[in-house]
Order: sequence, then C-alpha cells, then structure tokens
Amino acid sequence: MTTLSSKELIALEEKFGAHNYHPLPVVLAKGKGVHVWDVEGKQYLDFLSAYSAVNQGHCHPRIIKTMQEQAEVLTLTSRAFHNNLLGVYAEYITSLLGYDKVLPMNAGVEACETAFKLARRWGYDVKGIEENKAVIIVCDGNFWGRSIAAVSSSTDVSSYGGFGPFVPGIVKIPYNDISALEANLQDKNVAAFMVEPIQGEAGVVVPDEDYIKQVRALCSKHNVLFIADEVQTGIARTGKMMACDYAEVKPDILILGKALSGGTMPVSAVLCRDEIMLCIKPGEHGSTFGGNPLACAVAIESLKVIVEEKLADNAAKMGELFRAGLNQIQHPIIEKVRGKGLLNALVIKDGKETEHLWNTDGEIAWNLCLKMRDNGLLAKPTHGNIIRFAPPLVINENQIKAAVEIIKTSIEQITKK
Ligand code: IF1
Repeated sequence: MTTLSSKELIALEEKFGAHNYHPLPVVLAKGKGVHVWDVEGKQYLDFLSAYSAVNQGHCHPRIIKTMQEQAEVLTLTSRAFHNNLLGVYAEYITSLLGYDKVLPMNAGVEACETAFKLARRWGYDVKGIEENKAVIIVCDGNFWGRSIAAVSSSTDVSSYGGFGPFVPGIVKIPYNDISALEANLQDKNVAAFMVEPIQGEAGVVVPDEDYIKQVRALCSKHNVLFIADEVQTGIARTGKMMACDYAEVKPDILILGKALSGGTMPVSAVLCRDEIMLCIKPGEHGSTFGGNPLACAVAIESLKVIVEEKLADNAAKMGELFRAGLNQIQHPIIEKVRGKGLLNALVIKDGKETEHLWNTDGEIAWNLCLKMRDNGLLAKPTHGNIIRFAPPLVINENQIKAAVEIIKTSIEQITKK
C-alpha cells in the first residue's frame, strides 16, 4: 500500500486526475462503521456517508463477507445468459418493497434514465400519448445525476451550464407546489412526474407534510406515473424504509441506488408493476453490469442488514436527538436546522448580517467544515451556506452527542466571542 502523505496524494490527484470535484482537503484511507481514518491515521466521524451510500456503516462485516465469498465464485456473466442470483434477488427486493418487478442497473443516474424510458414507453403504449410527444415533469432544484437527460432536467446552472443542447419533453415546476403540479397535469401528453420526497442536493429541502400524499392523488387522478427518486432518501435514511412511507403512499416507479450496496459497489434498481415494466421488451434496455451476481448477492445482504438491524428506527431516533442537539446550540450564525431521520442540514446565516461575527475569511460554511474536520467530523456544504449532515444509520447516542459537541465547538472557534 502507498506510504505517501495526504499532501503528496492530493498533488497526484491534482496532476493526473480530472478536476471535476473540489473535495474537502482530507485523504481517507480506512472506514469502519461511523468512522473513517485519513492517511496519517486521524479518526473522523463520517457525517456524509458518501451522500447516503454508506447507510449500513463503512465496511459492514456481513456485506463485506458476502462480497468476498461471491467475488471468489462468479462476479459477472452479462445478461446474455442467466445467473443463479438475479432471480433470487429480484424475488427478495420486489416482495420486500411490494412491486411486481425490478430492473437492475448500476449508478443512480442509470436507474433514473431507466425510469424516464419506462415512463415514456408506458406513455405511448398504455396511456396513448402521440409518439415523441411525451412530457415528464420534474421540480426546480432536483438532482438526479450527471447524464445529459439529468442535466437537461436541472435548474442549477453548475449542473447544466455548457452541456446543451438539452433533452426535450421535460417540464420544470416549483418543488412543494401542488397547484403548479395540478396546472401542468392538464396536459394530456404528461407521462410522469419525477420527484425526490426530500430534495437532497438542493439542501435537504423537506416539503409540506401532505405534499407527497397530494402528489400521489393528483397523479392517479390524471393517469400520470408518480416516479419517486429515492436514491438518496431511500433505504432507511429518513427514518422509514422509504421517505414516501411517511405519506403512506406507493409511487408507480421507485428508484433506488447508493445504499442498495452498502457503499461497496454501484448497484441501483427501478421497481414498478408489470403494466409499466413489461412495456420494455427484450433487447430494448440494459447494461453490461446490470444484475450481475456480485451486485445481487451484495444487495440482498445490504437490505437484510437494514431490516434486521432496524436501521430505519435508529435513524428516526438518532435524527431527533441530532436536531435537538443542534437546536440547543443557539448561535447567531445558525439560521435553521432541518431534515428527517438522519438526512439533516444546518442552514448558516451567511453574508452581510453575520460577517462581523466571523473570524475567518471566505465562505463561512466551507470554513466551518474545515474546522469540523480539524475537530474530527467530516461534512460538506451543499449549496453555499447549507451544510448537509448524514452519518451512517448505525450511529449511536454517544456518537451523536459527540458530533453535536464538535459542531458547537467548531462554530465557536470560527466566530468571535
Ligand atoms: C456527485 C449531489 C447528492 C441523487 C439523487 C440520483 C442520483 C443522486 C436524489 C444519481 C446522486 C450524488 C452524486 C454525487 C454526489 C451526490 C449528490 F451532491 F451530487 F447532488 F447526494 F446530493 N438521484 N447524488 O442524490 O446517482 O449516478 O451518482 O449514483 O455527482 O458528486 P449516481
């Protein structure tokens, strides 16, 4: 293994790697549970969980053991042939989540693209929309990946800028705005409405309590597919198995990714009923690695860990504790704390009204993340002044309390007494 220092490793990445990220200056080399360690051996509480991909905790022993055992037997056959695990996985996940069928993919964006294609095809073959006229409605502030269709759906110029021309047939409406949705559902060419139950990248934007329930009712009323992008909010992150469970509704198409593999490898999935799924015929969609036996074995174990360790309940309990702890900090630079389960965000009052309080220059949220790093906790701002806090769902009460203490101390250290 390399013995290079963090500094030397960052320099290598800088010189030979694409500059498509601006990471926090820390170089991680080990992970276990809620902790990660940098190259120099310093320990941190991981409060990002690779954007909710490590819900089960870093290197969960059961998932790693399953991965090691399967990796020695069979990793990939392609879908040109059957493999002995895809059927077992498909039965497990569809009965666990209550859908007829699953279409296995790899990255979250691929699953979202798959949902788009299923919705369009259903629009033409079942709803009877005129060919090439299908419309899919998305929300301002959405994030579903980096593909051309994903950035065509985006309202964030840092996502779509300079990547045109864009995919047609995508209509954008304000998030958490039922009347805007109802107005746009009058268009008979609408095949689907794709929405995150809580917008992650937008800064953990939690909609009104009844938003998702009303989305479900309106989509049913207008014969439009309700697609829930639960790539980030799903798999127990928000305190229930799916964030849509708070509304006690089922989307027509459910999209999963990230923690579906416990953060070991890219595994994503699209689940829906036969009427939708069977619109795509053999040879009309797929991917080299989709449904590979290694991914199937890992995904089954990753879901079993979530269920058997009751990680949704833990996320709900620890999330309450975390938000209560942050709300007790009472500091003038804190605007608000928001979230559900263990998907939370701290909104910083940045700009003129608090500048006099800072004893650092530049972005207060970024500097706060640097200071939290020094104090042993890793998190990163989403947009400017919003810091997302999303630890692995295996976190315990003492670790939550330790995290709140680090956040409190770090705020005090970058602001004047
Ligand atoms: C990056 C953001 C989060 C997602 C939702 C689909 C996808 C994502 C709701 C696509 C992916 C990742 C992408 C990753 C960072 C992270 C992210 F900051 F980019 F926006 F979580 F908020 N739907 N989100 O959140 O899944 O193809 O990445 O597997 O691009 O840096 P993917």
